[in-house]
Amino acid sequence: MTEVILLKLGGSVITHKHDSPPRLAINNVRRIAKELQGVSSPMIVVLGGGAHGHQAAHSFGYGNPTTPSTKLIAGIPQIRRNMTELSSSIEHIFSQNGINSVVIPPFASTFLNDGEIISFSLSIMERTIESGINVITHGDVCYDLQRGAAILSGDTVITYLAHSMHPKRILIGTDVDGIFDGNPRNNPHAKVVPRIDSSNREQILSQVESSSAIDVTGGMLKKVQELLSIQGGNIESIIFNLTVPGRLERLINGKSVICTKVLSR
Ligand code: IP8
Repeated sequence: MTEVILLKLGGSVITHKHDSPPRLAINNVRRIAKELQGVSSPMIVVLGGGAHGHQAAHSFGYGNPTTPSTKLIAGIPQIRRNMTELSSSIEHIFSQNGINSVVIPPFASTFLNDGEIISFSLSIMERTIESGINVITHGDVCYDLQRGAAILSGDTVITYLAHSMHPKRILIGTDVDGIFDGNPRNNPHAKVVPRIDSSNREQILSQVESSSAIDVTGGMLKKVQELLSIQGGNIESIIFNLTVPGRLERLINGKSVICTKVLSR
């Protein structure tokens, strides 16, 4: 299997997360596509839900453990419609920039049980990569054996693919420089933690706050927990600021940028 780059495009970078109705952050997406133009390795690009996924999920009661399964299931078409719109807009912009890709949505081949993946089909993704076509996938709504339906976060997809596909690089693009040792919004002394591993993970996890915009999948804390849990051990993921032009391209080229490296246990 060809070695892939696994890249998460955070929902707060590719959409206007606080805008309703949801809106693509088109300038960011165009710039990201330009930064990816020179990439020679195959890519699996995983989109976060952003405004498209999280607002619809929130309005149907996802994220609230008391929501009945009938209401969750009633939300499937709207969430799917939004995620299809988001992913196909990105596929279109990639194609305008010479990046061939297809969208493979998790909904069509994934079952969850209490929010955890119990089946996820890799074969079409593998075949697509072997054919020389990049894959776009995303956080999605999926059937869930216990809850009726649940949100599969893009970070969980990244973790699952990191374990199964042995990627050569895992890049997690967000709207902040990395994981901070305090809240940078109210603590001017907060600094980016360059590396999270077994020596500091408990201390750092106790300081990480969840995201402020509507986010039914748990924000930054859940993200770090997911990355620390990638099975196989010693797998490095890089959390970086995708809103700053040039950082993605530098990382793709193996250059350093301000970021947090997370090493799985
Ligand atoms: O933004 C959530 O994915 P995430 C996907 O990566 C939906 O947590 C549909 C809300």
